[in-house]
This record gives sequence, structure tokens and C-alpha cells, in this order.
Amino acid sequence: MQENSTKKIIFSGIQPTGTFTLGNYIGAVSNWGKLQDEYRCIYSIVDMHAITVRQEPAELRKNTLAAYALLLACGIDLTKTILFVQSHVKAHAELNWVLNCSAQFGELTRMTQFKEKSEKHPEDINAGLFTYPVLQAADILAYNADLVPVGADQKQHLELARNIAQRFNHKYGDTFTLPEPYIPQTGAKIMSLQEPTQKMSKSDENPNAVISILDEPDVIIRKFKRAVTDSEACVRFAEGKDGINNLLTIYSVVSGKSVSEAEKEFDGKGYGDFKLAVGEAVSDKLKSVREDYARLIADKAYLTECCKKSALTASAVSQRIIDKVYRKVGYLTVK
Ligand code: ATP
Ligand code: LTN
Repeated sequence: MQENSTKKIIFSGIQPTGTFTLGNYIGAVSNWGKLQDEYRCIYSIVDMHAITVRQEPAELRKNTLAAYALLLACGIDLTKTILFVQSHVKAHAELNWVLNCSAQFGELTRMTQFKEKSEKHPEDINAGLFTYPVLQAADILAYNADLVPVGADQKQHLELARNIAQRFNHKYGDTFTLPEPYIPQTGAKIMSLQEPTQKMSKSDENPNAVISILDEPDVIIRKFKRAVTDSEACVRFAEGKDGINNLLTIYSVVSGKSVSEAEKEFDGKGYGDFKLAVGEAVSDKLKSVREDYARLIADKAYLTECCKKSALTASAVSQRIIDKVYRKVGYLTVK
């Protein structure tokens, strides 16, 4: 990767909380690979965010390396992009503290993800869950990222990151680039197959609601067959047809056809034919991911070595920002 490139900077992150879903893939990860030539891309497996919800330590360690392999299988190219584990780079925790002092209690209480996760885990509404978006702002601002490719659910966190950056710049002088969200036109919010008004989520307890990107073809087809739809029996995108709208969106993204082309293709056909076609298209699209993942995860030594190298590069890049921030806030320098 060119150190002094004039390309715009992209940063994004994903939590190692389980195998990625079709929602993660369509809304975020599949786009990450496509941006690698045009932008200077930096991606992170955000294990520090993951522990805001109780994780089994051995499982988290395993999921972190698996997430590394999954991202490579989804097209991240280490000759172009930095892909690292968040806890390996100290700048994230360091900048998190400084930015906590520019984040407002009131704005954090308005975050919908905080409200949802505290309802889901009432026994453990910890301070990390509350300040989660500040750590996310630190991730982005530690690299002065211009653009952040995410699904629609992260828009509010991105606005908060901009506000924090703006507030800091106002207090201490121009320091941070104000990051913009980069949200796909189609597929920014893939819905659960069982409750199509809810987002498809890695941590959903109902496996039939979620397509994992490593599911075998027969499993994928079975889950689509069982997907909740409606009784109209007409494949068209319309208000109130959440299940069919979701399937049409998925089909459109994976086949490269527009939604209206897809509607024409299934004109006069039943939901059974349509669901089968969606399942087959998704399974074909994920074939190379499944194969590449199986090969990559077998070589733990290679993955560990990649983690180490990329952490060094990410540390060097983010250290420059940390030095600047520490000077600006008035920490004593003794170097
Ligand atoms: P968890 O269930 O553990 O909270 P998650 O499935 O919501 O996880 P994250 O790691 O929080 O996944 O998100 C990684 C990226 O995937 C983010 O950019 C997020 O916006 C995107 N994303 C997550 N779910 C969807 C979805 N259903 N549709 C589109 N994008 C999504
Ligand atoms: N909060 C995000 C994951 C995340 C992220 C980031 C995304 C952590 N740090 C920085 C973009 C940029 C999520 O829950 N999906």
C-alpha cells in the first residue's frame, strides 16, 4: 500500500460476533472489496466493540480469526488494503478516551442501537454499551477517514462521529476530517426471513431468519423456501409486502438485475418458483466465499502473520493522528 497516496480514505469495521450474515455481506462487506482500487481502504475487526455484549472468551478469539478469514474470502486484498484487529492497535482506546470528553451524555442517550441493545440485555447495561459510538468515532477519526461504507443501521452513529469531530475541531482547531457515510442504494437493510420488519442480524437466535454466508446450498434454499411472505401470490415490490420486498431486494443485488426486471421475470409465477430462484442465486453468489474460507481458515499461521503485519501498519498510520491530538489537547510531551 502506498503511504503517501492522495486517494480518499475509507474506514469500516465489523464485530466478530459470529459468522457474517447475508445482510452484513450485501449491506457492507461485499462493497468493501469493490472500493479497494479507487480508495485507500482500512478495515477492522472490532473485537473491542464486541465485548459490550457478553462474549465467551474462547469463542471471541476463535470468531476474530474466523472473521479475518471471512473478510479475505469476501474479497479483501491485503496487497491493497489494511485489515487488522482493533484491540491490536492502541490508538483506538487512546482516542476513545479523548473523544469521550467531546461527546455529550444527551446525544448518547438518543442512539437507537443503545436503546435496542439495553432492552435486549437488561441485566448488563454497561458503560461500554453506552459509549460504544464514541469508540466507533475513534476508529474512524484515528485514520482521518473520508468515507465509511456501512449498512443503513449505522447512519445515526456516523452522524454522531461527525458531530464529535466537529466539536473537537471547534475546541482545539482543525484536526479531524468530517467522515461521510457510504450506504448502498439497494440492500442497505436486509431484513430477517422470518420477521421481515426486523433487520437480519448475526445475533438472531432463530437460524431460519438468517442466511449465514457459509451456509451450504441446500440450507440456503430451505431457508428461502420457509421465508415469510404474504397471501397475494404476486411477485411485486409494494408497501406492506415486507417479505417479498426483501426477497426482491436480495435477488436484485445478487443477480445484478433491477427490481423491475425481477418483477417481470416472475410475472405470473408463484412464490415457490421465486423463492427457489432467490435461493439458487444467493447460493451461487456465495460459492466462492465458502470455498475460499475453507482454504483460508485451515492456515492459522498465515492468518496470524497477516494480523500482526497489518496491526503494525495501522499503528503507524494512527499514531500520527494520536500525536497531533495529544498536542492539541495539551498533554505534556517528553519525547
Ligand atoms: P450483531 O447482531 O452482533 O449486532 P450485526 O449483524 O448487526 O451484528 P455488525 O457487526 O454490527 O453486524 O455490522 C457490520 C456491518 O454490517 C455494518 O456496516 C452494518 O451496517 C451492516 N449490516 C448489519 N446488518 C445488516 C443488514 N441486515 N442489512 C444491511 N447491512 C447490515
Ligand atoms: N458499530 C458498527 C461496527 C463498527 C464500525 C466502526 C463501522 C465499529 N467501528 C467504524 C464503521 C466504522 C456496527 O455495529 N455495525
